[in-house]
Amino acid sequence: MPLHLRLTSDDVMHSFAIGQSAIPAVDVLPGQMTEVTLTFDKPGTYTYYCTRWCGPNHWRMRGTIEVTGDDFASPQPGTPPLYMTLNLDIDAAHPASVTPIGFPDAQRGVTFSTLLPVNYLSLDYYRSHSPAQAVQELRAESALASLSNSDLWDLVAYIWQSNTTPEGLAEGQRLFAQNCAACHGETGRGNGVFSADIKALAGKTPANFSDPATMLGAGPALLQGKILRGGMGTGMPSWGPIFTDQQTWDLVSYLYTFQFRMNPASAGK
Ligand code: HEC
Ligand SMILES: [Cu+2]
Repeated sequence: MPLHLRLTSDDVMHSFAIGQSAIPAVDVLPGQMTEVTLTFDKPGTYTYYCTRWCGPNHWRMRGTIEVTGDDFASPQPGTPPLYMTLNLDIDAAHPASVTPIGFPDAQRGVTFSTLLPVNYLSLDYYRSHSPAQAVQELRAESALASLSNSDLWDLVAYIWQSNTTPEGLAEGQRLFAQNCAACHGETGRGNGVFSADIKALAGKTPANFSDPATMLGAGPALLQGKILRGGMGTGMPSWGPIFTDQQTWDLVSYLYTFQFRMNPASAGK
């Protein structure tokens, strides 16, 4: 049964998008009526949200649509997010125990990749380790004893690059520009156009993804957990109902480009 909606705005331009769906976002203009017809092929609770940066409370513009009915098979229970399975406390501080001197480069890491024991390249390894943990484990490998610390960091960047794809990095970049840059800044420094408003509203500055001292202490599962759940009163929105699982991993991969030089064309290799 299609759902027909008529939307308008009484102030500025907004938009109307549905999380975890392929339905395209539509702009909602002041003083004009926008009509959309929605059909859902699965039951569930869908979150609608605004994708136009209309003001500091923009991300609060959300609501839910409940889809039920006899036409649908009963919903499958979802798997819990990885940070829960790993028992990570995502609210704990995560300082990096070691940081590189320069900016690690995945392409340089390729040079040493033949020495790398293969278990380090698995998706499980990547998702459950911070870069700082990984570099310390690499340091303990006898096969890598001849490498300098800077070589090892390049290898870590290579592991991180191997666990994404060109499409994943492009999607992460697109989602970041649309949903995150207004707070975290285009360059990930936590200095987006709304960062001062968020500080005033919630008392916290958006995280600086270009700071190795914190970012390299955070593994993909932890970052994904923060994205899914949000920052509980810090002003960091919850994105769990908005993005698909793959989209949250793509965002995580993209966040590491503020720490590592990765070549999108070589990603996944
Ligand atoms: C409304 C502003 C705002 C938006 C939009 C926003 N964030 Fe945040 N984000 C924050 C704030 C504030 C913090 C810091 C919370 C804290 O200090 O605990 C944060 C923290 C984070 C963290 C935790 C970093 C760490 O080191 O623990 C991650 C990851 C993150 N944001 C990712 C994202 C992504 C990805 C998006 C877009 C999909 C996004 N954020 C959109 C405000 C925002
Ligand atoms: Cu908005």
